[in-house]
Amino acid sequence: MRQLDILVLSDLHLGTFGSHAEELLEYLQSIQVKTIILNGDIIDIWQFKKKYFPDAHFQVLNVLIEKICQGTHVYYLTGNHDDLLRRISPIKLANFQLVDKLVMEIDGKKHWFFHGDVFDSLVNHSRFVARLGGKGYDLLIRLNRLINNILKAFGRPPYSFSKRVKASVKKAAKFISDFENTAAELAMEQAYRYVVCGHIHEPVIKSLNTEEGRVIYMNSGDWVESLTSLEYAHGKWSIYSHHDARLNHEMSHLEDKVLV
Ligand SMILES: [Mn+2]
Repeated sequence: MRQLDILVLSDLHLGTFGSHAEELLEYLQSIQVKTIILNGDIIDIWQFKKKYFPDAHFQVLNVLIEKICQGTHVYYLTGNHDDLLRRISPIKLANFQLVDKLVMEIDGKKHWFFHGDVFDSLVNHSRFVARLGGKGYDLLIRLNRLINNILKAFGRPPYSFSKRVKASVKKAAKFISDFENTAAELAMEQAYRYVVCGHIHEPVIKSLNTEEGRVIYMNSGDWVESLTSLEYAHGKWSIYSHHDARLNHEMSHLEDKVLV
């Protein structure tokens, strides 16, 4: 088991078809952690259907409750898909807390955690554009290229679809950078040098320049597409990627076989 000081998870969207609960379970069972920050959209109350809450989704909640019982500090920060919880927050029950935002001092540095949907009114976007993060982005570019290659093979000019795709990709990129910059500026205003969000399903750790100085912006991604988290151990933040971890695992097995 790997030992972590802090684990940040967001956008699990438990209770929806898109949630990769089995992979998350695998991950949660492979780590030991002192503090867990659930940064919003954990249980998807919006899309919640009584008929759909598979065993693996329950197991994720079970593992989290087990960890609370074993002494892990768990902070549940509300998101826009579990915003009903905002009616009852804040709540503190032993080492479990339900809050809307959180300021935590980590190795002497103040970190500001919140889901990020508060920017939805500030940052101009549509749900469609918001979904165009990460893989959707790549896929659209590839699809665009493929279509144009086919058209070219038939001696026809590129389809106008490419322009539309480019416009929406640009919009998506702008939405993401607007979100990140807004978070950084708001953090700077309040003298927080570290800001940690979820919501846009775009995992990253980066340094952003604001007018008043640098801010470290982090996003834990999601367990719908990217299957990522933020981990704090040995005084350092890093992004965990379940896809990469699996690949490494398979590679090491393969190497073992080759060596034998
Ligand atoms: Mn959200």
